Amino acid sequence: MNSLINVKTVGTVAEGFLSFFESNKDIPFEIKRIYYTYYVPVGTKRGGHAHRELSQLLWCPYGEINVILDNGKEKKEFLLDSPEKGLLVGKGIWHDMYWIKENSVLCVAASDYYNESDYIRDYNKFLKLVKEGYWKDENKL
Ligand code: T46
Repeated sequence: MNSLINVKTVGTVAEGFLSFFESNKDIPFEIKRIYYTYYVPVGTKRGGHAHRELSQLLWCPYGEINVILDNGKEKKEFLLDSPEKGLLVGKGIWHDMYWIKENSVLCVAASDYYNESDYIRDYNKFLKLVKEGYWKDENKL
């Protein structure tokens, strides 16, 4: 979790490319929901939350999006600038996404249905949970 993966890709420069991943094979969870974010103005920051239990794969089929992951102890930065890059984000990771290039699209495959009570949107509350060991050491970066 919390690392970049190379999304399996087939194709040629002449005919174009096709990338794919499968639940429980290429990513370590069952996919229950897909969503995507688009028409986001360059310079916008989204995210600003962590999930209690959700695991996700983020990928950017077009454009450039910078993602900062933070487990309350350290931070890491990942640039999604290729349709072949996927970023696995597990539970207990505060994430911020920055739109770098016009018309960038962020796609997400998630391990569960939408549930607002899974979100922690207050950074101090997040840090408190980290200190209390809410995720034990399951949110390593
Ligand atoms: C995440 C990052 C990567 C729904 O009603 N259903 C959904 O499936 C989703 C994802 C969102 N919403 C609602 C909840 C909010 O009222 O859409 C609104 C915008 O959501 P939010 O401000 O959380 O959007 P982002 O772009 O900051 O975060 C999203 C996901 O919500 C989040 O889980 O990890 O993308």
